[in-house]
Amino acid sequence: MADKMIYVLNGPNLNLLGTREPDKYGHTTLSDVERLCREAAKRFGLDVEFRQSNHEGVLVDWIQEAREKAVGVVLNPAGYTTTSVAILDAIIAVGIPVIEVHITNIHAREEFRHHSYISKVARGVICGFGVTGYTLAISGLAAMVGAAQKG
Ligand code: CA2
Repeated sequence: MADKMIYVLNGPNLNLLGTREPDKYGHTTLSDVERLCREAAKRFGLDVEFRQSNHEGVLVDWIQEAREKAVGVVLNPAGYTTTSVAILDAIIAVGIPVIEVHITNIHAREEFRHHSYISKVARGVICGFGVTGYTLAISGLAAMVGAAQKG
C-alpha cells in the first residue's frame, strides 16, 4: 500500500509541453509526464500529487503545503529557476527534500538559463534527460526518503 506522498510541481508554460517547440521539449504532453511519474512512483510505493501553475505565489503555496502532506518534492521551476528568491525561501522553509528537474540541459542553452536559485537549495538536480528526468528524480527522491523498490 502506498503510504508516502510526493509532490511533482511544474512551473510556468509547462502546460504547453508537447504542443509547442517540440525540437526543444519533445512531443510528450504534461499529462503523459503525469502518467510516467505515477508509474515511477508506484514502483516505490509512493503516491503522487501532480500540479502545474503559471504563478509564482501558487508554486510557493504548494511547496508550503507539501511540508504537511509529502515526504519530498520534484520541481521543474521552469522560467522561475533564474529569478525566484521566493521559491528558494519556500524550499529552505519547508525542509523536506526538493529535487530540481529540467527537461533540457540548461547549461548547454543561453547563458541566462545557467544560473539557478533553486539549485542552491535543491537536494539534487537533474537536467538534459528529457521527460525521463522526472522519473530519474523520483528514483533519487525515493532513495533519499527510504522508499524501497517494490518487486
Ligand atoms: O528544460 C526545462 O525543463 C526548463 O525548465 C523549461 C523552461 C525554461 O525556462 C528553463 O530554462 C528550462 C521553459 C518551460 C516552457 O515550457 C514549454 C514547453 C513547450 C512549449 C513551450 C514552452
